[in-house]
Amino acid sequence: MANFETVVVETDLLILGGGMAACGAAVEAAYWAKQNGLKVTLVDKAAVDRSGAVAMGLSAINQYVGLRDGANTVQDYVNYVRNDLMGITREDLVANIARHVDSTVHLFEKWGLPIWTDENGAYVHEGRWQLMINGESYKVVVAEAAKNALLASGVGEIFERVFIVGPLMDGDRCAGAVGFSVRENKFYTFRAKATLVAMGGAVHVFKPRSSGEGMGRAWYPPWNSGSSAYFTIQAGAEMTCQEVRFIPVRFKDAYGPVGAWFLLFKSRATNSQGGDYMVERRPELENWAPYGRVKPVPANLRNYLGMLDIMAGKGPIYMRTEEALGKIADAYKDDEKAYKKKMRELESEAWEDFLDMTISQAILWAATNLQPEERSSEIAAAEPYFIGSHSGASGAWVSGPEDLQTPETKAEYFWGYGHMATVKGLFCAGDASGASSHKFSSGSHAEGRIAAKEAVKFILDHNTLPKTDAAAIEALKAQILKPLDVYEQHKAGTTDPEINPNYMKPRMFMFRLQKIMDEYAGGITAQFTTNEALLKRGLELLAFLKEDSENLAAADLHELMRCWENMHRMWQAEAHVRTVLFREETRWPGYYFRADKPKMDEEKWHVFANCKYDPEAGSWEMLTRPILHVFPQGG
Ligand code: SFD
Ligand code: AMP
Repeated sequence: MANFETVVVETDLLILGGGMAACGAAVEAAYWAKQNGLKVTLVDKAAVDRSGAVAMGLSAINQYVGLRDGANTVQDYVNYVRNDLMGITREDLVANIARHVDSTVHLFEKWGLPIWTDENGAYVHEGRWQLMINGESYKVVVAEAAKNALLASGVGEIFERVFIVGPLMDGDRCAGAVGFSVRENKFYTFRAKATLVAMGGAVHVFKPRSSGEGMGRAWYPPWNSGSSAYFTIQAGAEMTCQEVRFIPVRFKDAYGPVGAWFLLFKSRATNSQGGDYMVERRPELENWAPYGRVKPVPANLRNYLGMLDIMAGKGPIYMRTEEALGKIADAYKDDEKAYKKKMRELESEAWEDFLDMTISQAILWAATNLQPEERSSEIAAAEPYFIGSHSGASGAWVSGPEDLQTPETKAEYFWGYGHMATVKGLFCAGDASGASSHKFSSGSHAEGRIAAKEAVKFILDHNTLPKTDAAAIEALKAQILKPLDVYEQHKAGTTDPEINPNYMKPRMFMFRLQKIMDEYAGGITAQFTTNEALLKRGLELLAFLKEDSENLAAADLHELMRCWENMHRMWQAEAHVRTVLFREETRWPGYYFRADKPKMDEEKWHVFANCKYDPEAGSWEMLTRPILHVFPQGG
């Protein structure tokens, strides 16, 4: 076996990840740890300052309820999320995040994040729930607060560039995690009383639109590779909404987000013949009632109407940037100077929107001489992503807060500690926790804070370090480092290390996974359409892929990380295919279409489709859980 030092770290609370949820968890945990004499350890595969989805920054905070202004109620937000997810959502979780998210946003502002304000000092809204920010340093600001909280208070420690592979278990309790450094030959064993998973969502499980020279460009970050899902699945936690992948409509080829264009600039999107699919295809929405009738139209249905135009040969679809900016500036048309000034202001806002969060989109505009005030840009449905914090919902099935439960929901949604998975001592937040979409960057941070506080409660009630088995850890170490050994053993067998009959490099492995998912589970080339026969065949091919994963090879630590990223993706893929197969209806056209079950079945499938892997038996269990309302009018 490769020569690796084993480092053992013992702690009270282990926070996995260094993104929005993890930084929220760090701030909250540091406070409670200090009160109670506890230690907190945070582990990130990258550098917290620029890790995760917010690495490049963001130009908006997408969840702000505005409770202090009386703008909205928590229930308004719950209604919005429930409708957007076609009825499938945990109201208790969404409400818990919604009632705390504003305070997180106020903290961001206190820490130095510039939030746009108008002449009266009020926040500038992009839409009802979204605030505009100067967000190129968003992650740095949030990371600084987390680092200060952990390090300055002396309660914490941070490990950067340590890749977490999977859980350590003590029977039915999570006992910590194992991983390795991506810079030094070190294998890490983290032993903890409670573990908080916040390692983001999963990208590149499906074949992306950007392949070949464009490979690596994606809307969500390619370095979020399903580690949260793998961790919770392998710990034996019940998972939820694994079928709910998110397909965002984005500016084509560089994935610039559309929110600012639709909401702030009030742009239309039209097809090549000038038709507006949101108007022309409105009757289609009746087929998806009652959700098709709500405002705003659910994200998947907005996608779907555009896709119908594409499938009818009316593409490309264009974001009418020139029309939108022109319309806003029109109010100044009688004063040439004021008009020019307004146009310059709009132009810089348009560029800043991308320079703040998707720099590649601004580069593509520059490279193709595109001036948004003069010419439209193509938009398209991207590839599927697994992201429980945006408009998808996949993640672990977690306990809700006690005070929001009704007697009926309490039996189903509450088991002692908020945001704890069905495994003792295992907490989840952000993309890692399911059925509570639309938390975005701010809600993920808020959920991290909530989950950390609950985890501290758990630690105080279970104040012993779970047992770990030295032999089991050695076996895990050998399994995790095996790709390095496979490479060493066989590398001399061919002249090109990429091609070898005895092993597979992670890049090839990923392409194979993406091909299976694309063709059988409804990816871009299948126009997001699948059926039972395709899914079953996909599962067969995934089983072969899993067998072949034994032959993964890594030439160095970087490739070892790539191997495990792809293992993580593969498990996320399997949970997805099994759940799409299990839910015998089409509920989210625009995200996926089951051609053999082309309609929504409210009677049978107005439920959560959950799954659970038994690591001992190596088998999956599929189950449903009821949708119950915590707000009186529900439904
Ligand atoms: O415009 C391991 N998001 C948006 N949110 C907003 O509030 N406003 C926006 O404007 C948003 N938009 C947007 C967004 C994301 C992206 C990429 C773009 C645009 C281009 C969504 C939010 O960013 C998202 O909801 C949150 O960041 C989710 O938070 P969290 O904590 O669940 O995930 P993370 O921040 O990505 O952090 C993950 C961390 O885990 C680490 N990690 N560490 C150790 N071992 C492993 N194996 C690990 N695997 C991962 C990562 O390094 C990272 O620290 S818009 O499109 O809507
Ligand atoms: P996006 O840039 O697509 O990620 O969207 C940012 C935010 O705006 C999210 O909260 C979206 O749900 C919302 N959003 C985007 N487009 C629309 C639209 N056409 N109507 C309503 N909300 C939208």
